Amino acid sequence: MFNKNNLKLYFICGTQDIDNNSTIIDVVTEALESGITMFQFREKGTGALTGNAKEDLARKLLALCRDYKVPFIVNDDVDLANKINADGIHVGQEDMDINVFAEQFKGKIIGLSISNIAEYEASNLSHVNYIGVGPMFATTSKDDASLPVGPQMITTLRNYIKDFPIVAIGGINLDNVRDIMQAGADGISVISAITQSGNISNTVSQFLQNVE
Ligand code: TZP
Ligand code: MG
Repeated sequence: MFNKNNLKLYFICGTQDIDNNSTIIDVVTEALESGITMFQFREKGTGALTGNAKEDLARKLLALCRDYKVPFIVNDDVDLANKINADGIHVGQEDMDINVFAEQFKGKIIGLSISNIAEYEASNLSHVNYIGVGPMFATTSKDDASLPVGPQMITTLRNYIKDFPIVAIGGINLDNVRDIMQAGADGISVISAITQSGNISNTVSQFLQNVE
């Protein structure tokens, strides 16, 4: 089910990332139509939906992703991911011990955020399918983002981790995507480069040309 090609252009968003003049359904539909390779529902921060509203939206987005055969990943919320039968879950260092839910999550995609070598060394990757490394550059999409680590961190981790799937995150745009790929990433994950794009189809095509 998971293949590292899924990491090439990994789009992440939640309602908090969408401007008032658009809807998350429209943005995700256009991104899927344009060729994103994986999607993460990250409903988080000021104004984020909770409870039934969050679950209803997740189910709609999951159905959309299924139409396009694109894996649907839930950020952090293991209960929601299980309840709606998502394709996977992405967790941060602080979120949860992966071994606790890996059992109930068999056959699903598990992603883990790693920012530095110390976190890598402290992480058990036996149940993990890919790691998200960042923030590469400064970002305004995550309130509690740590300091940028730069593309060099990909190269450094690559030496430890060999061909384990790595996706880069944080401040990635069309001007710096080449540097990220040259550093050894299998792909990029972006929020604002797509949600803030005036032409999502064009932006996605240009990203895709740079991650091959
Ligand atoms: N984790 C590290 S940086 C980040 C997350 C969720 C935000 C990435 O958003 P953007 O807009 O692509 O910088
Ligand atoms: Mg987290």
